[in-house]
Amino acid sequence: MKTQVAIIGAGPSGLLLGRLLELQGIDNIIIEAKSPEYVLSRIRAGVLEEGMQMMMREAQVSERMEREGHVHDGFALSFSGRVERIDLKGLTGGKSVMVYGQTEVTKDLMDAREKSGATTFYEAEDVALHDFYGDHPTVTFTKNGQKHTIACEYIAGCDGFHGIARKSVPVDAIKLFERVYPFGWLGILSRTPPVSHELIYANHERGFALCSMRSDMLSRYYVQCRLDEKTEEWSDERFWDELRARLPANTANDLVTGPSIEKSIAPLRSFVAEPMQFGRMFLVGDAAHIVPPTGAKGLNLAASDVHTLFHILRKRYKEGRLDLIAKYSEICLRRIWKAERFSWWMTSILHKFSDDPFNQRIQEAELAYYTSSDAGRTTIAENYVGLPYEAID
Ligand code: RFL
Ligand code: PHB
Repeated sequence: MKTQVAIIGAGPSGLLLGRLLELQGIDNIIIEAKSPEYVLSRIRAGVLEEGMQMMMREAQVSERMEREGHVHDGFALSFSGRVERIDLKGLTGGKSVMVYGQTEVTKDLMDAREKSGATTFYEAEDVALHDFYGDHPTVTFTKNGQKHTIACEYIAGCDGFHGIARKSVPVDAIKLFERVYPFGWLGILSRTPPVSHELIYANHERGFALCSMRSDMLSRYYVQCRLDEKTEEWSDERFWDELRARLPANTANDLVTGPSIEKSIAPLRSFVAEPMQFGRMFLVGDAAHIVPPTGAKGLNLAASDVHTLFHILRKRYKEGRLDLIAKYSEICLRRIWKAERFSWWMTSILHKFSDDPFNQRIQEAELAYYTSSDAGRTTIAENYVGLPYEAID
């Protein structure tokens, strides 16, 4: 088999890149380790920046997002028993975010790919990348016991944090930066109306909490938990009690509870791999970087990598511009490190790191300071809606 771009992974990065390339007539094959059902069962991100929305439009898969997504012009920070709204729209000259689940983004992209007939191999085993430092890279894998080889011109490693692409690079060619946080997020999904029409991020002496949503009748809530805890230790009742305890009294009173339809624990991590290009292989999205979810940046950063790589490959194929290939890492990393910083900062001011009451007071003072100053609120808002994409020229 032969293609122009072999894409490893059918998460949002791989599917979005594949779709954009396909619309430009650039041939690509996606190789994914799991089944489509498994990929769609992972409940993850919920907040899309305008850049990501624009990419969905460019990929001609935005119809359902425009209909079912909810535009959010602000969100709330709760601390010291009070609530401060960050007016995203007012503070950024009209920008907002959209609440539309990653599951839906993935489904829309999968449906479009299926309709177009572009090739995707799901449930591929033993995926391996070869010869990407030379001019003739290949990807091999096994499916239903049969070995396949794809000869390609470029490889996009869109296979997430645990994928094979980053691990295929010689250790001395890559530098890894990492911070692992000493806590996780316990998340539940429930068929209940959201407690607030905007997201609430809560700092509390018992630990962080987040009220989010997927639709008018589907809520997503998180509480900070210990890393050694198991979901079985968290009955729905215990979860709701803990969430209530961490919210301001009015909000806690309004909370509508119900049975959870999904419950999972996610560890929190900051991680960056440098560089992100190795000969004819590129790392994209979670394969190259992880942010703690506190800034709602993971999926959006994946989208900005896709934007950069897509335009570089488009110019490579349509205009013969070979010079841009070597610029991929530096363009992506400039934006990535800023999002890493914001996500780390949001995590540091909102979570409980120790029992030391001094830390709690410092966090409360920092939140009070930022939310009381125009400059402070603006810096939160402009990072939350997403920093601009760099033009590729
Ligand atoms: P993904 O989604 O992990 O997809 C990678 C795909 O590659 C496949 N794969 C392989 N395929 C072939 N061969 C191999 N050897 C392979 N190994 C793996 C996997 O099966 C998978 O299908 O990476 P991608 O596409 O880069 O997308 C990244 C996003 O999924 C991630 O950044 C976000 O979900 C992060 N995130 C959030 N991001 C936001 O922008 N806003 C949010 O509100 C937000 N909330 C969150 C989040 C992530 C969370 N968790 C669970 C980590 C909330 C949570 C709780
Ligand atoms: C979510 O709805 O899953 C969500 C929203 C905002 C975040 C993280 C997760 O910062």
